[in-house]
Amino acid sequence: MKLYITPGSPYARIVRVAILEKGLEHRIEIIPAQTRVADSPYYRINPSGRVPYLIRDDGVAMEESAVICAWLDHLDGKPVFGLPAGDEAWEARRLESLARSITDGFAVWIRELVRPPAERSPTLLQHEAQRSRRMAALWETEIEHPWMNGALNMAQITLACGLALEARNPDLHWRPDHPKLSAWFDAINARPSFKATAPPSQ
Ligand SMILES: N[C@@H](CCC(=O)N[C@@H](CS)C(=O)NCC(=O)O)C(=O)O
Repeated sequence: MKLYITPGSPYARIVRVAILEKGLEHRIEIIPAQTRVADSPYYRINPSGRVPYLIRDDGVAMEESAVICAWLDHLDGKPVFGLPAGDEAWEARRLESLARSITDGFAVWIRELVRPPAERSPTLLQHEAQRSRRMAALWETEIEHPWMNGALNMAQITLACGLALEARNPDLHWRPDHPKLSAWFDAINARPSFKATAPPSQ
């Protein structure tokens, strides 16, 4: 199988972490794609131009980190990233959505910062900076939830890949006043799967 990625994409990293945690690295070739440029050859492979993008052995291709992870998780018939039973499933889905929400905001912010300075929107930059502060404060509370502290799951992987974007945005400071979130991130970030997929600073 082939997984198209960019080294800095938090969404591609979610899948790369899941691949390592599942021990699937020998079955999947990781291929850097050129995104966000005119006429990239990658657009002939994936018309949306987005990563992550998995091309399965049967030739069928898939987008969306959560969908790709779920599919890969079931590949060996022993899924480990599934939802818990009963009402707990709603808690798991709620927390994964909140993790995706903070990650989406951080990603939009970085996307704006990599544009030429004259094309950047001060309004958008301010909006994302303020959103990041609200979301970090929310997560300082939610991080104590049992689902964020048990066996590794999609909510944890998604949140950690989002928080790691601090390395790519010098204006993103989610740690001050958030010691619990900071300690949680440092612990998960020490896992070999996270160390092996750390985003570049540029
Ligand atoms: N919801 C998607 C988001 C994917 C996404 O936005 N990927 C970005 C990289 S962080 C991308 O490929 N951007 C290139 C583009 O928009 O042309 C997922 O979870 O996989």
